[in-house]
Amino acid sequence: MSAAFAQIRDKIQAGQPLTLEDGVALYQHHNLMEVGALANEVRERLHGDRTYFNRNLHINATNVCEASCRFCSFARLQPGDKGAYTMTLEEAWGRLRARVEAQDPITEIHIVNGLHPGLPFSYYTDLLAGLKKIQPSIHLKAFTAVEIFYFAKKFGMSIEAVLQALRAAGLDSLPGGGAEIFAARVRKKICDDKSDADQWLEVHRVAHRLGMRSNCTMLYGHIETVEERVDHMLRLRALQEETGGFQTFIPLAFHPENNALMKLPAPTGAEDLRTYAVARLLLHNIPHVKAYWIMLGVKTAQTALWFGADDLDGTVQEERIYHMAGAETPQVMHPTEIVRVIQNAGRTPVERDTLYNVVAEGDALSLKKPFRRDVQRRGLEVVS
Ligand code: V47
Repeated sequence: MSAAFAQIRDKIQAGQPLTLEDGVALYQHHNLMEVGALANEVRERLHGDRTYFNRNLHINATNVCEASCRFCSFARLQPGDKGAYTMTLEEAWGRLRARVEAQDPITEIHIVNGLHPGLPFSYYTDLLAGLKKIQPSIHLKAFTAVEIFYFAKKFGMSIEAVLQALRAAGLDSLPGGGAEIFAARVRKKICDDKSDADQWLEVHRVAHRLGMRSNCTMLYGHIETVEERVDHMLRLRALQEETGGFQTFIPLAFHPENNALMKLPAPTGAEDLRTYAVARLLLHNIPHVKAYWIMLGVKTAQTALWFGADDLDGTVQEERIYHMAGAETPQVMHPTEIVRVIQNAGRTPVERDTLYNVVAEGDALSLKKPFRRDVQRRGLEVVS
């Protein structure tokens, strides 16, 4: 074990925050398993074996987007472009209605859209209000900080006024997308026509001040350096020190298909696991680290549960952003399967709601109603 690593281990064991140099040293430390084991110590100190998931649905209501992020495979510039779509409100509401009618309940809808130049603000407020009308208990985690900032500029409102109006319509919390890498050098090259780091952080600051919770992300494995990754995480940690409003950090591995950066190789499994571990060690004040199975792949996500992650996200259903960028994961995972994946990794599954209140654990997790197609795939009998 190197002297630098031993020093970091001592700091972690004494509960001291790590520095930028420590973060870089963790990326450079040759023994991945040592970094992982240290992250696992922190993960188990915070959560034991508990591993969270929820029942959720993703709605990407439009992929029309004024911004041209070079890593994005989902966006289309104009409404008439090949593959461009915008859901009618009825279509978007219908997604939830179908779940309610199928008695396949969810607790959260995750909504992320393109920056559509032609939609009125009422499209977004009506979208939220209509969903709440169908299922008043649903938690709406909607619109990245980039979208909120865009609304403020486009509709001539303050960030606070946008958040208050969306909240009055049913918004409950913000997802963590749009953060990418905060370093100006990188943003200039991959996403120079949307909100910058300070604007992204300011939206979350205001949301936290209004009492809302949010998540945060980092898009890694493209043109950024290790120092820029660590700097990104430390900026999130500094805002968390100020507000305490972040719940979960989600490292997002770059997917290189069908976008302007497609010549770059995707990050390897070792890079993924190391990034999870470094995140858990640097972000001592953010309670959860999520291994988003759609993006990581189920097998790496399962392994990440031993490298600092304590959450797998949820059932998801019909994710588009990663599938258009080459993800080979299924578009939905039944809770029965999520529980199996977690238990098989030697962890304890806990169904949560968006705010990490426990929905079911232990015997209450017995899942009586698998999807019919899930059952057919396994050659089991349908139990009604
Ligand atoms: O902001 C886009 C990223 C994000 C690609 O808050 C890409 O619980 C990799 O933020 N390769 C959207 N990444 C997804 C997101 C998210 C996902 C799950 C849970 C939560 C949460 C948030 O996906 C975007 C961008 O950073 N992204 N294209 C790509 N080709």
